[in-house]
Amino acid sequence: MVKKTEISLNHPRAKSLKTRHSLVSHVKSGVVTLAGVLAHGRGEAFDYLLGEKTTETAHAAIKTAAATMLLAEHPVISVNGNIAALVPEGIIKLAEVTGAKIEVNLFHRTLHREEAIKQLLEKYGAKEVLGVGEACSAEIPEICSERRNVDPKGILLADVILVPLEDGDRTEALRKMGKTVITVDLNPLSRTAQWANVTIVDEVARTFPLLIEESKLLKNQTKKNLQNIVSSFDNKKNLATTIEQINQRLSGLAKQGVYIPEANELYKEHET
Ligand code: PTJ
Repeated sequence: MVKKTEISLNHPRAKSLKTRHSLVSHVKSGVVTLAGVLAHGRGEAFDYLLGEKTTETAHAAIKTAAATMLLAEHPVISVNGNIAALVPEGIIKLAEVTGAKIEVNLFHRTLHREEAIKQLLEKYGAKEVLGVGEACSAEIPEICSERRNVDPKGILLADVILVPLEDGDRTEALRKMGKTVITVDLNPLSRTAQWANVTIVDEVARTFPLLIEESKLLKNQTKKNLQNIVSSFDNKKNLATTIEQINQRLSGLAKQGVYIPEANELYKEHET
Protein backbone atom coordinates (compact mmCIF):
# COMPACT_ATOMS: atom_id res chain seq x y z
CA MET A 1 0.00 0.00 0.00
CA VAL A 2 1.29 3.50 -0.86
CA LYS A 3 1.96 5.54 2.26
CA LYS A 4 0.08 8.87 2.29
CA THR A 5 2.55 11.76 2.17
CA GLU A 6 2.19 14.04 5.16
CA ILE A 7 2.65 17.74 4.45
CA SER A 8 4.16 19.63 7.35
CA LEU A 9 2.37 22.91 8.06
CA ASN A 10 5.84 24.39 8.59
CA HIS A 11 6.89 23.64 5.04
CA PRO A 12 7.41 27.04 3.35
CA ARG A 13 5.30 25.92 0.40
CA ALA A 14 2.71 23.91 2.35
CA LYS A 15 -0.25 25.58 0.63
CA SER A 16 1.04 24.78 -2.84
CA LEU A 17 1.85 21.18 -1.84
CA LYS A 18 -1.62 20.68 -0.35
CA THR A 19 -3.25 21.95 -3.53
CA ARG A 20 -1.15 19.58 -5.64
CA HIS A 21 -2.06 16.63 -3.41
CA SER A 22 -5.72 17.58 -3.62
CA LEU A 23 -5.56 17.69 -7.44
CA VAL A 24 -3.84 14.29 -7.52
CA SER A 25 -6.56 12.81 -5.29
CA HIS A 26 -9.15 14.23 -7.68
CA VAL A 27 -7.40 12.44 -10.56
CA LYS A 28 -8.27 9.17 -8.82
CA SER A 29 -11.97 10.09 -8.68
CA GLY A 30 -11.96 11.16 -12.36
CA VAL A 31 -12.69 14.83 -11.68
CA VAL A 32 -9.23 16.00 -12.84
CA THR A 33 -7.26 14.64 -15.81
CA LEU A 34 -3.49 14.13 -15.85
CA ALA A 35 -3.39 16.97 -18.38
CA GLY A 36 -5.11 19.08 -15.72
CA VAL A 37 -2.23 18.41 -13.32
CA LEU A 38 0.20 19.57 -16.01
CA ALA A 39 -1.91 22.67 -16.62
CA HIS A 40 -1.79 23.46 -12.90
CA GLY A 41 2.01 23.27 -12.96
CA ARG A 42 2.08 25.77 -15.79
CA GLY A 43 -0.17 28.05 -13.78
CA GLU A 44 2.09 27.77 -10.72
CA ALA A 45 5.09 28.84 -12.79
CA PHE A 46 3.29 32.00 -13.91
CA ASP A 47 2.15 32.65 -10.35
CA TYR A 48 5.82 32.74 -9.28
CA LEU A 49 6.43 35.44 -11.88
CA LEU A 50 3.47 37.45 -10.57
CA GLY A 51 4.66 37.20 -6.95
CA GLU A 52 1.80 34.84 -5.91
CA LYS A 53 -0.58 37.65 -5.07
CA THR A 54 -3.60 39.31 -6.61
CA THR A 55 -2.33 42.39 -8.41
CA GLU A 56 -4.13 45.72 -8.79
CA THR A 57 -4.80 44.90 -12.44
CA ALA A 58 -6.39 41.60 -11.40
CA HIS A 59 -8.56 43.47 -8.87
CA ALA A 60 -9.74 45.80 -11.64
CA ALA A 61 -10.61 42.82 -13.85
CA ILE A 62 -12.42 41.10 -10.95
CA LYS A 63 -14.61 44.18 -10.39
CA THR A 64 -15.43 44.33 -14.10
CA ALA A 65 -16.13 40.59 -14.19
CA ALA A 66 -18.58 40.95 -11.28
CA ALA A 67 -20.37 43.86 -12.96
CA THR A 68 -20.48 41.97 -16.29
CA MET A 69 -22.01 38.89 -14.68
CA LEU A 70 -24.59 40.95 -12.79
CA LEU A 71 -25.61 42.75 -15.97
CA ALA A 72 -26.00 39.51 -17.92
CA GLU A 73 -29.38 38.03 -18.81
CA HIS A 74 -28.09 34.47 -19.00
CA PRO A 75 -24.73 34.18 -17.21
CA VAL A 76 -23.08 30.74 -17.11
CA ILE A 77 -20.08 29.42 -15.19
CA SER A 78 -18.30 26.82 -17.31
CA VAL A 79 -16.74 24.14 -15.11
CA ASN A 80 -13.84 21.88 -16.04
CA GLY A 81 -12.04 19.33 -13.88
CA ASN A 82 -9.47 21.68 -12.36
CA ILE A 83 -12.01 24.32 -11.41
CA ALA A 84 -14.31 21.75 -9.82
CA ALA A 85 -11.40 20.46 -7.74
CA LEU A 86 -9.93 23.84 -6.80
CA VAL A 87 -13.04 25.90 -5.98
CA PRO A 88 -16.15 23.69 -5.69
CA GLU A 89 -17.77 25.81 -3.00
CA GLY A 90 -16.81 29.05 -4.77
CA ILE A 91 -18.60 27.94 -7.96
CA ILE A 92 -21.86 27.40 -6.05
CA LYS A 93 -21.60 30.69 -4.12
CA LEU A 94 -20.76 32.73 -7.22
CA ALA A 95 -23.68 31.15 -9.10
CA GLU A 96 -26.00 32.05 -6.21
CA VAL A 97 -24.89 35.69 -6.00
CA THR A 98 -24.87 36.37 -9.74
CA GLY A 99 -27.79 34.14 -10.74
CA ALA A 100 -25.50 32.18 -13.08
CA LYS A 101 -26.11 28.65 -14.26
CA ILE A 102 -23.42 26.01 -13.80
CA GLU A 103 -22.40 23.89 -16.80
CA VAL A 104 -19.81 21.14 -16.95
CA ASN A 105 -17.72 21.52 -20.10
CA LEU A 106 -14.67 19.33 -20.54
CA PHE A 107 -11.76 19.16 -22.94
CA HIS A 108 -11.14 15.49 -22.06
CA ARG A 109 -14.78 14.54 -22.03
CA THR A 110 -16.13 11.25 -20.67
CA LEU A 111 -19.50 10.58 -19.07
CA HIS A 112 -17.69 9.22 -16.01
CA ARG A 113 -15.85 12.52 -15.51
CA GLU A 114 -18.98 14.63 -16.12
CA GLU A 115 -20.86 12.64 -13.51
CA ALA A 116 -17.97 12.74 -11.03
CA ILE A 117 -17.87 16.56 -11.33
CA LYS A 118 -21.65 16.83 -11.02
CA GLN A 119 -21.56 14.69 -7.87
CA LEU A 120 -18.78 16.80 -6.38
CA LEU A 121 -20.69 20.03 -7.04
CA GLU A 122 -23.90 18.54 -5.63
CA LYS A 123 -21.99 17.56 -2.49
CA TYR A 124 -21.23 21.27 -2.07
CA GLY A 125 -24.87 22.25 -2.59
CA ALA A 126 -25.39 22.69 -6.35
CA LYS A 127 -29.06 22.27 -7.22
CA GLU A 128 -28.71 22.19 -10.99
CA VAL A 129 -25.67 21.15 -13.01
CA LEU A 130 -26.03 21.47 -16.79
CA GLY A 131 -23.96 19.84 -19.52
CA VAL A 132 -23.94 16.25 -18.29
CA GLY A 133 -24.50 13.37 -20.75
CA GLU A 134 -27.30 13.75 -23.26
CA ALA A 135 -28.11 17.24 -21.99
CA CYS A 136 -25.25 18.38 -24.26
CA SER A 137 -27.35 18.22 -27.40
CA ALA A 138 -26.09 21.43 -29.01
CA GLU A 139 -22.78 22.21 -30.70
CA ILE A 140 -20.61 25.32 -30.88
CA PRO A 141 -19.23 25.72 -34.41
CA GLU A 142 -15.48 25.85 -35.21
CA ILE A 143 -14.30 23.84 -32.20
CA CYS A 144 -12.31 20.65 -32.85
CA SER A 145 -12.40 19.35 -29.25
CA GLU A 146 -15.17 17.78 -27.19
CA ARG A 147 -15.73 21.22 -25.72
CA ARG A 148 -18.00 21.94 -28.72
CA ASN A 149 -20.83 19.92 -27.10
CA VAL A 150 -22.90 22.28 -24.95
CA ASP A 151 -26.23 22.42 -23.16
CA PRO A 152 -28.96 24.40 -24.99
CA LYS A 153 -30.15 25.69 -21.58
CA GLY A 154 -26.63 26.85 -20.63
CA ILE A 155 -23.66 27.90 -22.75
CA LEU A 156 -25.64 27.93 -26.03
CA LEU A 157 -28.17 30.39 -24.60
CA ALA A 158 -25.69 32.38 -22.48
CA ASP A 159 -24.76 35.99 -23.16
CA VAL A 160 -21.91 36.00 -20.60
CA ILE A 161 -19.73 32.97 -19.82
CA LEU A 162 -17.06 32.63 -17.15
CA VAL A 163 -14.48 30.17 -18.48
CA PRO A 164 -11.66 29.83 -15.96
CA LEU A 165 -8.52 27.87 -16.88
CA GLU A 166 -9.54 27.42 -20.45
CA ASP A 167 -7.96 26.30 -23.70
CA GLY A 168 -7.87 28.98 -26.36
CA ASP A 169 -9.98 27.74 -29.25
CA ARG A 170 -13.26 27.73 -27.35
CA THR A 171 -12.80 31.29 -26.12
CA GLU A 172 -12.17 32.36 -29.71
CA ALA A 173 -15.25 30.46 -30.93
CA LEU A 174 -17.47 31.89 -28.17
CA ARG A 175 -16.32 35.42 -28.98
CA LYS A 176 -17.05 34.83 -32.65
CA MET A 177 -20.58 33.76 -31.64
CA GLY A 178 -20.99 37.20 -30.04
CA LYS A 179 -20.78 36.02 -26.44
CA THR A 180 -18.96 37.91 -23.70
CA VAL A 181 -16.17 35.81 -22.20
CA ILE A 182 -14.59 36.27 -18.78
CA THR A 183 -11.58 34.15 -17.91
CA VAL A 184 -9.23 33.53 -15.00
CA ASP A 185 -5.81 32.56 -16.32
CA LEU A 186 -2.41 33.02 -14.72
CA ASN A 187 -0.77 33.22 -18.14
CA PRO A 188 -1.45 36.67 -19.63
CA LEU A 189 0.01 35.44 -22.93
CA SER A 190 -2.32 32.47 -23.36
CA ARG A 191 -4.75 32.49 -26.27
CA THR A 192 -7.67 32.52 -23.85
CA ALA A 193 -6.24 35.49 -21.94
CA GLN A 194 -5.80 37.35 -25.22
CA TRP A 195 -9.23 36.50 -26.69
CA ALA A 196 -11.41 37.09 -23.61
CA ASN A 197 -13.39 40.30 -23.00
CA VAL A 198 -12.31 40.34 -19.35
CA THR A 199 -9.10 38.55 -18.33
CA ILE A 200 -8.38 38.06 -14.65
CA VAL A 201 -4.68 37.16 -14.45
CA ASP A 202 -4.73 35.51 -11.06
CA GLU A 203 -4.90 32.16 -9.31
CA VAL A 204 -8.49 30.82 -9.30
CA ALA A 205 -8.50 29.93 -5.61
CA ARG A 206 -7.53 33.54 -4.80
CA THR A 207 -9.92 35.02 -7.38
CA PHE A 208 -13.15 33.24 -6.51
CA PRO A 209 -13.61 34.63 -2.94
CA LEU A 210 -12.82 38.13 -4.26
CA LEU A 211 -15.21 37.75 -7.19
CA ILE A 212 -17.98 36.58 -4.84
CA GLU A 213 -17.37 39.51 -2.45
CA GLU A 214 -17.28 42.02 -5.31
CA SER A 215 -20.52 40.59 -6.74
CA LYS A 216 -22.20 40.93 -3.34
CA LEU A 217 -21.00 44.54 -3.07
CA LEU A 218 -22.21 45.45 -6.58
CA LYS A 219 -25.44 43.48 -6.53
CA ASN A 220 -27.59 46.43 -5.46
CA GLN A 221 -25.95 48.97 -7.73
CA THR A 222 -27.97 50.51 -10.55
CA LYS A 223 -27.66 49.15 -14.08
CA LYS A 224 -26.09 52.47 -15.10
CA ASN A 225 -23.37 52.20 -12.45
CA LEU A 226 -22.58 48.63 -13.49
CA GLN A 227 -22.43 49.69 -17.14
CA ASN A 228 -20.02 52.49 -16.21
CA ILE A 229 -17.70 49.98 -14.51
CA VAL A 230 -17.73 47.77 -17.60
CA SER A 231 -17.26 50.58 -20.12
CA SER A 232 -14.36 52.15 -18.23
CA PHE A 233 -12.40 48.86 -18.30
CA ASP A 234 -9.94 48.23 -21.13
CA ASN A 235 -8.86 44.58 -21.25
CA LYS A 236 -6.06 45.17 -23.75
CA LYS A 237 -4.59 47.93 -21.56
CA ASN A 238 -5.05 45.87 -18.40
CA LEU A 239 -3.20 42.92 -19.98
CA ALA A 240 -0.40 45.19 -21.15
CA THR A 241 -0.02 46.60 -17.62
CA THR A 242 0.05 43.07 -16.17
CA ILE A 243 2.82 42.03 -18.56
CA GLU A 244 4.69 45.23 -17.68
CA GLN A 245 4.30 44.44 -13.94
CA ILE A 246 5.87 40.99 -14.46
CA ASN A 247 8.62 42.62 -16.49
CA GLN A 248 9.38 45.17 -13.76
CA ARG A 249 9.23 42.56 -11.00
CA LEU A 250 11.68 40.31 -12.87
CA SER A 251 14.02 43.23 -13.60
CA GLY A 252 14.06 44.06 -9.88
CA LEU A 253 14.72 40.43 -8.92
CA ALA A 254 17.44 40.13 -11.56
CA LYS A 255 19.34 42.94 -9.83
CA GLN A 256 19.18 41.08 -6.49
CA GLY A 257 20.09 37.64 -7.88
CA VAL A 258 19.05 35.83 -4.72
CA TYR A 259 15.88 37.23 -3.21
CA ILE A 260 15.20 34.79 -0.32
CA PRO A 261 16.65 36.68 2.69
CA GLU A 262 18.03 33.59 4.54
CA ALA A 263 19.66 32.23 1.38
CA ASN A 264 21.15 35.65 0.70
CA GLU A 265 22.71 35.71 4.20
CA LEU A 266 24.56 32.47 3.40
CA TYR A 267 25.99 34.04 0.25
CA LYS A 268 27.18 36.99 2.35
CA GLU A 269 28.97 34.61 4.77
CA HIS A 270 30.84 33.05 1.84
CA GLU A 271 31.73 36.45 0.44
CA THR A 272 33.41 37.62 3.68
O1 PTJ B 1 -10.97 19.08 -17.21
P1 PTJ B 1 -10.74 19.25 -18.69
O2 PTJ B 1 -10.77 17.93 -19.43
O3 PTJ B 1 -11.69 20.23 -19.31
O4 PTJ B 1 -9.27 19.85 -18.92
C1 PTJ B 1 -8.91 21.06 -18.31
C2 PTJ B 1 -7.50 21.55 -18.72
C3 PTJ B 1 -7.02 22.54 -17.68
C4 PTJ B 1 -6.56 20.36 -18.79
C5 PTJ B 1 -7.59 22.21 -20.10
O5 PTJ B 1 -8.52 23.26 -20.05
C6 PTJ B 1 -6.25 22.69 -20.59
O6 PTJ B 1 -5.49 21.96 -21.20
O7 PTJ B 1 -5.96 23.95 -20.29
P2 PTJ B 1 -4.59 24.67 -20.79
O8 PTJ B 1 -4.62 24.86 -22.26
O9 PTJ B 1 -3.41 23.99 -20.17
O10 PTJ B 1 -4.77 26.09 -20.13
C7 PTJ B 1 -4.86 26.26 -18.77
C8 PTJ B 1 -4.42 27.68 -18.46
O11 PTJ B 1 -4.76 27.95 -17.10
C9 PTJ B 1 -2.92 27.91 -18.57
O12 PTJ B 1 -2.67 29.14 -19.21
C10 PTJ B 1 -2.40 27.95 -17.12
O13 PTJ B 1 -1.33 28.86 -16.96
C11 PTJ B 1 -3.64 28.47 -16.39
N1 PTJ B 1 -3.75 27.95 -15.01
C12 PTJ B 1 -3.39 26.75 -14.53
N2 PTJ B 1 -3.69 26.63 -13.23
C13 PTJ B 1 -4.28 27.80 -12.86
C14 PTJ B 1 -4.32 28.65 -14.01
N3 PTJ B 1 -4.85 29.86 -13.97
C15 PTJ B 1 -5.38 30.28 -12.79
N4 PTJ B 1 -5.37 29.53 -11.66
C16 PTJ B 1 -4.84 28.29 -11.66
N5 PTJ B 1 -4.84 27.55 -10.54
